[in-house]
Amino acid sequence: MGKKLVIGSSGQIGVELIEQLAKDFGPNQVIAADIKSVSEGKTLGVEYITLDVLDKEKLFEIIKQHNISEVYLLAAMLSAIAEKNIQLAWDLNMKGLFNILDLAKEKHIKKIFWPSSIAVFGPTSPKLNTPQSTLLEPSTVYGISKMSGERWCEYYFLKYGVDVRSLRYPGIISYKSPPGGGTTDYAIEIFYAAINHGFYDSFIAKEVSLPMVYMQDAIRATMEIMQVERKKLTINSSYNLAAISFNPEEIANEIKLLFPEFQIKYSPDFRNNIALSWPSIIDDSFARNDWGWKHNFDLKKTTLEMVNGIKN
Ligand code: AKB
Repeated sequence: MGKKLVIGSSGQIGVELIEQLAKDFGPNQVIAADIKSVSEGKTLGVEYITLDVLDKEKLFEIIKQHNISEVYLLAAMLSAIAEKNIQLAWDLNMKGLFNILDLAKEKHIKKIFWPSSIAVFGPTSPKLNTPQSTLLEPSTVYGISKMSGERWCEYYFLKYGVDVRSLRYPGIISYKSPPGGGTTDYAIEIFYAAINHGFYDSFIAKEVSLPMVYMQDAIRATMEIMQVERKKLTINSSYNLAAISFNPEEIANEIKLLFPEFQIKYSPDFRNNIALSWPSIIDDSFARNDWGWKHNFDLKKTTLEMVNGIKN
């Protein structure tokens, strides 16, 4: 068994995924790669390198040099920021994926994790209990790239036997590393604002509900899907993954239980339109049935973890 390469290692998910991989497999089994060189927040014993996932030659060199067998491709441009950098978002989100899929097709890598997102859904998808298979007409560049990526993952699996596994992440809530330009980022910002200023101006309207998951659950889901026997997986594109759903008013009320003085105001911007195009509640029964997915963190537990984590 070779080593594990995490691409996008200094991003919100990367930082915590590396910690978990290092804990489970040993730090010397993990290579952390990012386009930026990392100076802080490193996991002890893990080797950090700089890498642009669009540079296929360097990618190949690293895979050979470090005897990599598994790649976690987390480098991507998220929904809000992608709307402002359409071409770059498409190139990064698609070409990065193709580089990794092709290396697996050529048998240089054994297994891939590639995250998709609830952004694959669009205004014509059912909003409540959104099924695994339904109309996918995303209206954002990010959503279009994730939907296309899912099709390519399935294609490479069926046509070339590439073992690529994927989850449609909801908004991920965490405090160790900041999120990078998504629509669901409000659900993280709100905690920092409550603790530091007692006030938050939300760019999402108060009644707009979105699916979310606490980071610890998201990491566990990622570890689980990567370790399950391939034959148990009945979805070859990407699994719906759900945990909790709430709107800004509901999370603000939960925060007020800890900070009674906390005030919230609503100034919806273009990100609210993105949120309105996404589902409110996802049906993830395929993940629950196929590999036993179960979330542990409800809104209350998530709120407590966030507040304690940020304060510490
Ligand atoms: C975003 O808001 O863009 C991401 C996502 C839901 O994929 N957090």
